[in-house]
Amino acid sequence: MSKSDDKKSGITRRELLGGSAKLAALAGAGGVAGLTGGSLLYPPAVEASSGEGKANVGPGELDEYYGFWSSGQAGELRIMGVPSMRELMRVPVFNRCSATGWGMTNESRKILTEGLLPDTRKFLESRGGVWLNGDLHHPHMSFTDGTYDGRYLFMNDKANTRVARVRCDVMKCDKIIEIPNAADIHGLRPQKYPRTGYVFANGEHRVPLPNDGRDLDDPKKYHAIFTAIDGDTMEVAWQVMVDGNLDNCDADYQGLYAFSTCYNSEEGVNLAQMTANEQDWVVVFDIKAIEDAVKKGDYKEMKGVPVIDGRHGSRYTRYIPVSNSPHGCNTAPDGKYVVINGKLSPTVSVIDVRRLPDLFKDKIEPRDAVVAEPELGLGPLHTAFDGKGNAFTTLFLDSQAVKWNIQKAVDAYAGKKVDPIIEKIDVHYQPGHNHTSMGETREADGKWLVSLNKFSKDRFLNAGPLKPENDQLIDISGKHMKIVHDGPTFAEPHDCIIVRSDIVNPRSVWKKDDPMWAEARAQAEKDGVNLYTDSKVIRDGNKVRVYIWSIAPNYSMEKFTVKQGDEVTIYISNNDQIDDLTHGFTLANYGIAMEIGPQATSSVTFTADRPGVHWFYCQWFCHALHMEMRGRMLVEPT
Ligand code: K7E
Ligand code: CUA
Repeated sequence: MSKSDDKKSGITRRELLGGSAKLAALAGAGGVAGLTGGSLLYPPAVEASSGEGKANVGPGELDEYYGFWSSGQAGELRIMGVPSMRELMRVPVFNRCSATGWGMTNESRKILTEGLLPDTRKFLESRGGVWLNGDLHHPHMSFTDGTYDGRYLFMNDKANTRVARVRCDVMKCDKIIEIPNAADIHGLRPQKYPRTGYVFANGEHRVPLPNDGRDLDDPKKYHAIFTAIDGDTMEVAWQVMVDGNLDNCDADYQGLYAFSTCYNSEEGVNLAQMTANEQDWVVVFDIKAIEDAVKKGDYKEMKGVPVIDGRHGSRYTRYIPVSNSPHGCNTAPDGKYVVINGKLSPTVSVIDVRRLPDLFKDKIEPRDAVVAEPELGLGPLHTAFDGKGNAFTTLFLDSQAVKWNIQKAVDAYAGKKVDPIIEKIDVHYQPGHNHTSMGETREADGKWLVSLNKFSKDRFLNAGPLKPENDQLIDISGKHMKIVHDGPTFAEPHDCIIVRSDIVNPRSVWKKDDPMWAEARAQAEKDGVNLYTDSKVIRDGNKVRVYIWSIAPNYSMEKFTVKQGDEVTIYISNNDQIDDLTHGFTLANYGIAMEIGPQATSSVTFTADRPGVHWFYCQWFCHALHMEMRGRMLVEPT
């Protein structure tokens, strides 16, 4: 924080830090109700408690917003309640999950493998068939007409170049695809208008195409690829080869353009090379022109996908120079501005989308699309909006959130004597992404801001050398920003979205004809088995299919017998129709566990190569006699 900023707020960074620390202590004491006379002596804490009161969602009370949080290298999606910041659910996506059997069940393995490219599938053959890790940075909901529509959530895997979709009706992942030609998907955003439509995904790292060893240490032959995925079919619609690399992206509110930041226009392969230039750029993609190119055949087909040449000089792209190494890319809810966050530069660059038609007609220079470039502080990474013309930018190096006015920034750039900065507050510490309630939609409501801070250091009881991150909730509805909650989170919530709860309406009980277990249903039909009423063991050579259903606290079969070496498939159907009555199936010492939701079917296939008595039991607490919900698999030795 500069001296002038200190003067502006009338308070030093140190004092501000102290005040917030007291607030944290307050929250730990159970909020307002937990206040003792002693705590009331601190004026900052008392002032803060009014904001905290709004954030306090009592036992049994429901949150106003769903938060969808990424988990970075943990590979899962997390569902939070906002403003309580309670973690509501974890949805396994790129990770494997011991509780639900994600990565073990046939249903999940189908989703984890069907979208793999042939060479990856081959690579994984001797490695268990599925990836064990993922790096999920950016979860975003599908849009209709510029706002969330509650259909799907889309997310990237930077580690293994994948994009996944989660169905919002059951909050389960139903599609994962590996993106061909690209390397390591980072930035991801859905098309906002007229609907999603496309899901845009940035291949961050540059690699040779094809990347099969014929070219190695020759970076001139490396390329980065921008991908448009059809969000309905989860198939790649088209790709664009660009100059430089690709970091974050966003779409406009008109359905015409997409934007990606590039932090390596130098096309270097080490840090010194990547940061050599004064400027990098934003690539703008002309969606209609690209669609025309695909129709007309102006592309090269690579791995079954049309790849358009969008390098310098292309009709389909424009390169807008901005300061070295920009990072976040955020479209404002007014539909006019896109904020490009400087990272290494203390500025953000504001692009006016209304100037883009002229840019593509070459009537203006690329830099003419930039209409503001306010200096906000050190390390601007991401920006969120309140829908009232203000923006909130994270300052990674300053450990601050800065609130600024977009119009004032535009005016200042045009030469007027106005200061766009409204307020700065300290966050704890080193924020990456931030997000406002409904902030990436045209319905941004200006109530809450979440700052996703990479470090928590002294904010929580020390849990060892590995510290949680710290997600702070900030009330932005009043004149001043107010931190009202610290939320420790495990690795690593890069990004989140905050969605009004009326938009999201998941089911409580599965539908029996859900596509999730369509294959199990088809096999049962072939076997003449009703999944929910028949208990049967069907032998088919050395293949054995075991059909079991359950009603708390019983499996329909107390034992079944197979021979050592049999390939056994077990189908369990949960016949309970009650809210919150999930069963499990854990087969002891076979490394098998699965979740079976009410009215759902789950299945698992394995080789019964360990003879003996193996108990299976329900691992999901379902009944007073849950412990007794078990049975035996008897494996006869050969
Ligand atoms: Cu961490 Cu969105 Cu991957 Cu910025 S990204 S911080
Ligand atoms: Cu069924 Cu526990």
